[in-house]
Amino acid sequence: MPLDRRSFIKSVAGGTALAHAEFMTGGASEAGPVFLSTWVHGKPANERAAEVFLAGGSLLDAVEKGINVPENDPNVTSVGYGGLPNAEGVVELDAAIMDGTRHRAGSVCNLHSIKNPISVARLVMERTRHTTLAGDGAFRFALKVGFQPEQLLTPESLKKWLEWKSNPKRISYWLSPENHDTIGMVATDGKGHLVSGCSTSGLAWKIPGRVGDSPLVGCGVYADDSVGAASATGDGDLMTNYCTSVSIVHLMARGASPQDACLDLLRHMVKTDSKNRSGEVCFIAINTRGEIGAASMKSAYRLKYALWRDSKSELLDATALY
Ligand code: SD4
Repeated sequence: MPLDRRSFIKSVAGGTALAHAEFMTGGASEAGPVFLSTWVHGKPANERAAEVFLAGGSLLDAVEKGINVPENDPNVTSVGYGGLPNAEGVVELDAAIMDGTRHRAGSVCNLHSIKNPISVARLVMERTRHTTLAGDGAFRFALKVGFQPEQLLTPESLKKWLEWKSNPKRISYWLSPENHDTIGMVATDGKGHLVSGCSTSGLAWKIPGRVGDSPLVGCGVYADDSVGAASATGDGDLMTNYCTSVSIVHLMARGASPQDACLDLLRHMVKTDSKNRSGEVCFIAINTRGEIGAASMKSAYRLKYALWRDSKSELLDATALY
């Protein structure tokens, strides 16, 4: 049953007041690991994550290494190397990872010249007491912990930027139609441990310094081993205002299935502003039992999601609300 507006507000806006007991959604499964990712490139990412996990890596290792796959792929134009740049032709990357056991995240935003922001985000979590590093500070941190600076523009992404720049009717500061491919991944080890990760070059041609939802804890990622994990893809400028991932996890904490939690948040977004019906908004979610959810606001921007479970790797279409 979808929540009405009042109970939604009680469950999400009042989330900080929720008693710990209310976060217990009913125990872990022993069903084995599950990897759930956004978009077509989520499939090779899940497959790599599963490979790392089955070879003895931790769930964090698996999510990080899985997300490295689209980050390293020059043909994925909104993640890592080959991601489309900002309005000034600079590739600025955002990423975050969250460990549901420690309730601890690491993130980077506006990171330039480093191709694997998810790995830098993980080291922010592991090696510092901070949660988020931005811009040049994030870059200098990456160098200190051993990353090499690289040119992230490919001949193809440079060509696209030059074309955009020379078009007098160019769209400014908005998603270009081909740039909808952020990677979000949520995963469980099958024993109740959850991780959420997200990595993106954000909106093509964005205003330099713009930070999307992906690296913000509670927006692009959220994971809590007593409930579930979520991630988001689409228009980050819109979704940030709804703290999407934490909102979904809090809805699950109140008893919603991952699928209903995704749909309830989409409905809530429309209730607060009917224009959100045309928003480019997609969510993925998983609970401690390995049950999953995937939903898009509209069929014109329907999420294709990748699921790895029981050694089966597949691509599926998410439910669209409109
Ligand atoms: C952003 N949410 O930077 C990202 C972009 C994205 O699918 O996910 N596109 O706003």
